[in-house]
Amino acid sequence: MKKRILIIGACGQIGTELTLYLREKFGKHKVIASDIREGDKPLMKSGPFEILDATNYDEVEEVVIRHEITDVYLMAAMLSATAEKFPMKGWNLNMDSLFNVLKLAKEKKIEKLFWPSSIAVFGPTTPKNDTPQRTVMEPSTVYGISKQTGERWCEYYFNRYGVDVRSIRYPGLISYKTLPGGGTTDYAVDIYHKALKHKKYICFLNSETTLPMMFMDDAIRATVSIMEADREDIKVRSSYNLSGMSFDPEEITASIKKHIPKFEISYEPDFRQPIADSWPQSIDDSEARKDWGWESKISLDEMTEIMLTNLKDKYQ
Ligand code: AKB
Repeated sequence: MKKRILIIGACGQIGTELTLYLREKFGKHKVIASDIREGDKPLMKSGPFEILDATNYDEVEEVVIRHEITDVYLMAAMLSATAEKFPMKGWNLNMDSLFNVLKLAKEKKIEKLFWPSSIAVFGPTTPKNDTPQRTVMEPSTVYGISKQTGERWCEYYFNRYGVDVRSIRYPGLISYKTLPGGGTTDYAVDIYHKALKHKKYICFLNSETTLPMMFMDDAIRATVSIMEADREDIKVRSSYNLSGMSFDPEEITASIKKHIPKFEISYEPDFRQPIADSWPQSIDDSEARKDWGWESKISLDEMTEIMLTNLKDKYQ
């Protein structure tokens, strides 16, 4: 098999775990990790790494040609909260990096491309519960606008040039291996760290903010299975809805209290509250289930147990 994979943004929250997973699956020399700076030790020691600026076409092309890359996973992005602080930086990073890899695919320098979208493509006028695959999309954040625009371009490049681009709309992602950076759903990772360290957490969203979330193992499984699915099975070339679980801060607190009864949460909502309020509470992912056999496996309580067990080991 001639497959050779490049992960752009390999040192981030998803990129780190995706790189390790793909190296395990296909062999470490078949998976090239890259990012604008070096990542943590386990990632750096696990196989080949290139310093790469995703917004620089020449750099990306050079690495793709030199390593004879067939599949690219573009995981570099500025997330919702940070992009509200640096709108043009967020827009430029999210769009330029996508156009670079779409161009490589259009020119047949790579065969297949994964690009992550997000529940942020939806906005305040979208139906909040069981949000359908196709519905009103009026995102109110820079990040959401960049993801919605990116989806339109992905579909356009597929229809116009036959580019094999595949995408999913990630919900908030939770893992113990790597910290997220600059998202609105990040509280759901931080809460586990603070529960173990201080038995207290001050939440930047209010108690009733229900959001779609997913444990990282499920997200990595989804990412690799859409990329490994047969080309004809991928019917949606913008991006697929994907659902794991939905909870609000009270519900995750109740789940943590089963292990740490003294844990307490308090609330100080900040600028991220209106972002969260503009997003869906739950997602209908029936098209992903039907087209490429997606199924989520990990529930809130299972995730809590995995998070607390692994983080406890880390802190000890
Ligand atoms: C964020 O909060 O910005 C991300 C996302 C939902 O895409 N985690």
